[in-house]
Amino acid sequence: LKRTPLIAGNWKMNLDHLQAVATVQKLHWTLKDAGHEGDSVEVAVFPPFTDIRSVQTLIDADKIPFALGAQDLSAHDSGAYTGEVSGAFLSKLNVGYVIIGHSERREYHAETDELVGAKVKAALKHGLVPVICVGETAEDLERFGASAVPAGQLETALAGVPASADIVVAYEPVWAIGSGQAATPAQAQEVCAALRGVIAKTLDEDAAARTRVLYGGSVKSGNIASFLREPDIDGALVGGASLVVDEFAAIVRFEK
Ligand code: G2H
Repeated sequence: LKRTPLIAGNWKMNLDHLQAVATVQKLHWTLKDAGHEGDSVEVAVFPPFTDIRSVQTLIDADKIPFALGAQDLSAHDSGAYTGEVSGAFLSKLNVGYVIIGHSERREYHAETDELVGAKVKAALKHGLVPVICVGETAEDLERFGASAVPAGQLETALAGVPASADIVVAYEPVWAIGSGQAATPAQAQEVCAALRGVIAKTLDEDAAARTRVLYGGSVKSGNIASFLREPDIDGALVGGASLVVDEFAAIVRFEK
């Protein structure tokens, strides 16, 4: 079974809506000028909420072959939840993906594995593909090894999810995020294979075979190919390097 690689740019809290439109336009033209064919790799951008409407309008008008994602969503559908954004609103804007449980949300917004699980169900309910982020801290790594914590996080996040669900999993070791210190491809492969095992156990074998498992944490054009050579790594969640158009385009064109 062939899984189409997914290169996902998580912009975090960077680029206002004007910069977002300029960035997406420039990325599109950079890839086009390089002769990049859109069908071998799926490209997705995850701008801040305030940019989504503008980016969606641009993608639509210029037929730009990028998927659009959000960086979070509410576990609730609507109601008195000041400051939150419903998955229903995102899907009305043709958002396809939503990052859930990024380590920055777990750390700065006290998101638990249970809340991550509730958000995964909310995403699926509204037709969004959740990009479920898991990963261990440096301390977890020392105490429990690499796979135990991310595998436990994923197991909780997938509880009650139907086997037919369309999901993406992103393994992001917390110690590798924004540090410039990426995991080695072999380390990342070991954990991604373990996460695929969790999908097989909690969903089923078919789900494990078709679900894309991404690596994230200091991915750049110089290391992307080495990760994607690993059998269980199907793409990358890219933070810092996704803000620099030429660098992100080079990551998308990893095969060249
Ligand atoms: C991990 C990653 C993107 P960076 O957070 O989700 O960021 O590539 O900057 O390490």
